[in-house]
Amino acid sequence: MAMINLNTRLSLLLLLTLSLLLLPSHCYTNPQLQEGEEESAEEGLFKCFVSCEKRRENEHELSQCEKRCVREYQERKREEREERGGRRGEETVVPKIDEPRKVYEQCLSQCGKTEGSRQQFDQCRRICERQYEQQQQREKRGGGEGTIENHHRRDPEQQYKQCQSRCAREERGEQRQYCQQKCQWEYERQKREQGREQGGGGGSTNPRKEREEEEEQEGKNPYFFESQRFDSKYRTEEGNVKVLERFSKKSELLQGVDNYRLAVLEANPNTFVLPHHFDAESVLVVAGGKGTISYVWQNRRKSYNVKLGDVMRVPAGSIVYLVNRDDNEKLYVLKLLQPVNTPGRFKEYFGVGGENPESFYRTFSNEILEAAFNVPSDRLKRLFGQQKKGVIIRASKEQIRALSQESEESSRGRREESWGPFNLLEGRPLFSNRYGQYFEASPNDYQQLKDLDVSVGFMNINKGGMVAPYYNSRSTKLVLVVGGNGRFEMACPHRSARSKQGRKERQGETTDVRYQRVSARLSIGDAFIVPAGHPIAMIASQDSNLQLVSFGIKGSYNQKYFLAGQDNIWNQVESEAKELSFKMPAREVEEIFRRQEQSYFLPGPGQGEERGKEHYVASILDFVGF
Ligand SMILES: [Cu+2]
Repeated sequence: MAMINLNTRLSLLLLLTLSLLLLPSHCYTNPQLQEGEEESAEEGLFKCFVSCEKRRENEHELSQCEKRCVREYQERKREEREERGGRRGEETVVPKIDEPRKVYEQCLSQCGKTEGSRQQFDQCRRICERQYEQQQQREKRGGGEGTIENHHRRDPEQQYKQCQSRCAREERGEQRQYCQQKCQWEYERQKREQGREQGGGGGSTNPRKEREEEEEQEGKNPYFFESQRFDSKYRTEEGNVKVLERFSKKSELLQGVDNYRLAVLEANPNTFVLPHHFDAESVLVVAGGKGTISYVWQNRRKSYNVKLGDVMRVPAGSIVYLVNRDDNEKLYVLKLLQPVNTPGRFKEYFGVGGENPESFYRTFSNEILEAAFNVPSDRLKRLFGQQKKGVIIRASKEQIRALSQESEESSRGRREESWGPFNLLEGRPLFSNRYGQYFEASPNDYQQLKDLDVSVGFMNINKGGMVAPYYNSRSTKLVLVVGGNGRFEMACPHRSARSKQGRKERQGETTDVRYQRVSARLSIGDAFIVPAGHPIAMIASQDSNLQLVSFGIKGSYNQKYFLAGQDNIWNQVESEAKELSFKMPAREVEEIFRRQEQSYFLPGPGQGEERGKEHYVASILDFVGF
């Protein structure tokens, strides 16, 4: 299972967003930088970010602080530009936003004119898209950069090497480190872009439309969250905890799940996560590595050795702490949190600790503490003043052995009274064939999930495959991509109601039922929401298995209703009803609905070679007119 590698992706992506703001970086040739200048705007921005990080009280303040940095940076850039313009007597060129767009469209129409196969056309389109992106970036950078850099733009390895040697040549000390860091960010960004280009399965036949869809996914798709939307709550040298922004912040269509939050913990090998409690109920899923999770609930400590696929319930208010007991692998734990105080908001409480994480004991006055512990306050001051290394810290082998020694293993857990962890992947899959598998733990079967009414699912779609369009009867799924690349398409009546029907109503037309396709490319670390009732299809890329972990809200008695494939919901409907509905002879309707021989998981678009042989023959026969 490739449920790994949330690591660099997740940790770098937050920084990545920042690094995008940093273009033009002085790591790349920056003509605006004068020799002997004290501090460039970029350095200023970096220092500003660092100081925000140090001063941070909470997510909100951090983002405010960072916004301030960006404003200052922009201000300075403007000054620099003006100064330069004045000095050289040049007009400052303000790029027009729609310029690259025009070029892109021209390029596309050129592709259309060239004769060739679909593949060649797709290739041509990709070149246009690349140019489009480059041009946009060039414009962002204020234009006028050397072409060599752009020439090598699509060879990330080479560019990374060049960038590194530029840093070594031109920078010293801390600045060199920062420069190298930026090379790394840029490299990661490019790799990611390449992944996106290659991923995503077969394309639509209308490239411009596809482009628009991608724009849609960046901006307006209310159900999709790129991995950058996870905010780093804690970051230490040994790992981090990231929390996805509140759902209602993104769209009011997500209000129904606003009291749930998604989080991801990532811990280095041989580390310890300090004991804490949440004002939230939580369900944990281990997405990689080997850990020991302990919690104290109702005055009893329970410790479990956990591995990939283990699901564990931690009741609100339990003291919980973790160990990554592996020597090499990182530990990844996905969390669904349901706050119990304020809807959609939760906090962590650290009792043990010191300065960082700050122990809440320190908040109490000395006299209270002295009385409570019956210990003089100077000793207490020492106790609560030592820990400074943060929430996730290194532990020795002996300590780890001691912490994991007396732990239980996860069980099958089915219908047991036990609240211990169970393994999702050791049970029988709910649906399975050679194109994919789906495992689910439902609150109907697992005591631990009952009161939260949450189900946990794991879906693997083999490369080139797809899951047949389906919908969930009553459960809304919060989905995390834990492996591979791919995409989804979903039909949403709500989006359409806004954009199209609103206009129609104004024009005095009747309002019909209309849907809008919401789609997004998926890669590791991304999250998306599948509301109940919404038909959705998910497609793995050609070169990687798409792996998804989902938390199902209102999980009990949920049904997945498949809309295509042998086992589909229309089999249950009389042919007369179909005849009436489609206004087509029943025989023809049935023939179409029965054509797909697979159920649940199917060969994806453009998978001719990988289809069942009969299928391939059938399509050739179709082609020659049988
Ligand atoms: Cu909708």
